[in-house]
Amino acid sequence: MTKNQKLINWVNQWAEVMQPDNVVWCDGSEEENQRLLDGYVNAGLAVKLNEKKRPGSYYFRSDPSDVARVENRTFICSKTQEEAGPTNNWEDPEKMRATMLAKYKGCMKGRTMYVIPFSMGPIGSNIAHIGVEITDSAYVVVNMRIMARIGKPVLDALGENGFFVPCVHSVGKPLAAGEVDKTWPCAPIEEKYIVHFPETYEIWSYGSGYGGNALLGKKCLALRIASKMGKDQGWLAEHMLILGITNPKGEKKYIAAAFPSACGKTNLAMLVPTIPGWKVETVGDDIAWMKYGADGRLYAINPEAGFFGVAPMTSLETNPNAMHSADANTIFTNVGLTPDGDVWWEGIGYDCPAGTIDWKGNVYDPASGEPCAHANARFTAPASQCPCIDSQWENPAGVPISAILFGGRRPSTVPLCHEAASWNHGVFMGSIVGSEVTAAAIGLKAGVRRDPFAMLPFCGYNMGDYFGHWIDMGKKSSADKLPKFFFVNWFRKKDGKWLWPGYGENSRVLAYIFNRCNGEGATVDTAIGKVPAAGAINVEGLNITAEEMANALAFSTDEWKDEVALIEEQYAMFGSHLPKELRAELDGLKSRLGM
Ligand code: TSX
Ligand code: MN
Repeated sequence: MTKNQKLINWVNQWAEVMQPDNVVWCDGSEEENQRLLDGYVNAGLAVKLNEKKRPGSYYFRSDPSDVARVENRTFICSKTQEEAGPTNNWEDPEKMRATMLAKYKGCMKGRTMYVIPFSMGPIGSNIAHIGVEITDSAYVVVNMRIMARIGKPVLDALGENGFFVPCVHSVGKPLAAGEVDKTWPCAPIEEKYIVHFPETYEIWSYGSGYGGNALLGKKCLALRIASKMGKDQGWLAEHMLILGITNPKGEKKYIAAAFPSACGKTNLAMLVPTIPGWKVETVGDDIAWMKYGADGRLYAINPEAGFFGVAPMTSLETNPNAMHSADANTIFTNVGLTPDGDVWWEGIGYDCPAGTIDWKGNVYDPASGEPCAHANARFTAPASQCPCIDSQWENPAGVPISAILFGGRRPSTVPLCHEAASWNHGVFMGSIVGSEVTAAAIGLKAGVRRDPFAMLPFCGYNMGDYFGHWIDMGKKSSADKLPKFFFVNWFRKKDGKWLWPGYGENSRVLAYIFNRCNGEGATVDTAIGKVPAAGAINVEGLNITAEEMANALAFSTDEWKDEVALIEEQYAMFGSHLPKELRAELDGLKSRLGM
C-alpha cells in the first residue's frame, strides 16, 4: 500500500460517494491479473482463447452502444469557454462537477472499486508522469496493465508526497443486491461523460467501459491533460508515433510523426523497409512526450507500454510486427471468435472460418453484408512483444528526435514529401494537417477535414494557444539542434490510381528524410518548401515510371491557391489566439504563390 496521504484521502472520499462493496488496490501482479480474467470467463463475459494458438489471450465483446470514443460526450471544463477554444466541447467546471457528482452517487453499488496506480512512461523517467485511476471495471484493470506500468512499483515511485493525476472512472451501472452482470455494463450514450479539468489536471469519466473513454492513461491523461501540463511546464505531449531508423552504415536517427486516423500510423511505426540495409524499429505507435535535454535536443518517450491497435485490415501482409505483437498475452475486443478459439477480422488475410461468432455474439454469415468484427475492434498487446521494438524504447532519458513528420490522406495537392524551411514553417505545416473525407462522412460535404497536428480531439486547451506553444518551443533551442519538419502524403491519386505504393516502400521516403537530416539529398525549392529533386528518392526495384514519380512529387500553384483559401477559412476560427507567426507563414506562402 501507500503512505501518500493525499492519495489515501482521495480514494476514501470517492469510495464514500460511489459506495462500492469493497475497494481493491491493484498491485499489478500476474496473480491479480489472472484472478480478474478468470472472473470474466467464469461469468461468461469473456472467452479464454485457444492456449495453443493465442497463449494467455482473452476475447471480450462490448455492448453494441459502447464501441468507440464519444467525441460529443467529451468535455474540456476550463474556467472559461475561451480557454477550451473553438474546437472543444466546453461546460462550466462547477456545473459539470455537480452534474457528474449526482451520477457518481452510489454508482458502484454491488461492485468493486479498483485503485490502479500507473506510470505513463518508464517509472522514474523525468519525462514520465504518474496517474491513479479508480474504476469499477476489471476490464479496465487488465487493459491498463498492458497499456501502462501499474501497481506497486508505481506507488513506490510516487512516495509520500509525489504528484499524481487523479482519474475517476465508473461504467455507470450500479447493481442491485444479488444482481450480477449478464452483459457488458455501461450507461446509455446521453449519460456518458468524458470530462477533463485542465486547470487542476483531473479526469472524470462516467458511463463507458471502452478504450480511451475508460483507459484514462491514454487519450485523457497522456494527450488532453498532458498537453495542458506541457504548455504550463514547457514540454510537448503529442499524438505521434516514434520510430528509430538505421542506415546501411549503422547510423541511427529517431523520427516522430503525426497523422489523422486511418492513415496507417501503426503501420508506419512498425514498417518493414523494402530497401536493402535499412532498418526501422518502434518506440511507440500513438503518443510522444518530448522535452529538451541538457544538450538542446528534443528527447521523446513513449508514455505507453502497449499497443491498443485497430484490428480490421491488420494482417501479416500489411503489418507483420503488429500481428506478432498480438500472438500471445493479448486482449481482443469486438473482433470475431472462431470455432477453434482464435480471432478473426476483416482484412486478416484469409477467409472467415465457418461458425465464427461476430462482434455482436451471433454466428457470422459472410453473405449478410455486415462486418464480422466491428470497424473499431481492438487488440491490446504488450509493446515488449513487438518483434521490431527499439532497444531504447524504455530509456528513461528518451530518444533524440531528428525529424518530425506530418501527413494526411490527400488525393490531390500535397506532394509525396516536402520539407519545411524553418521551425515556424514546420508548425505551420502541423497546423494545416488534414485528410480528405467523402460526403458519406456524416454531416459534412466532401473535402479536407482539418485535424491540426492530428490533435483536434486531443488538445486539452485552446488550439490557437497550442500553436503558440509550439512556436515558443522553437525559441528554446538553436536551428542546428532542433528537429527538421517534413510533410508526407502516401495517398495521392491520379485518374483514380494510387501514385505511390506505400507500406514498406515508404522506407524510400524515410531514407530520403534521414539523408536530408545529414544535409544530403537533392531538393527543388517550391512555394510550399523543398521537394525531393528527380532521382533523390531511391526507386530502384520499384515498378514506377519517372512520369509517375514526377506526379507523386508534383507541386501545383493553382491547387495551392485553392488550399490557401481553405486554410484562411480554418484559421479564422482561432481569432486572436492564432499566433502572429502562423499568420506570417500563411502570408509568406501567399506571396510565394503570387497571391
Ligand atoms: O497504412 C498504410 N500506409 C502506411 C504504411 C506504412 N495504408 C493503409 C491505410 C489504412 C490504415 C496505405 N494505403 C498506405 C500506406 O502507405 N498507402 C495506401 C494506399 C495504397 C493501397 C494499396 C496499394 C497502393 C497504395 N496497392 C498497390 O499499389 C498494388
Ligand atoms: Mn491515436
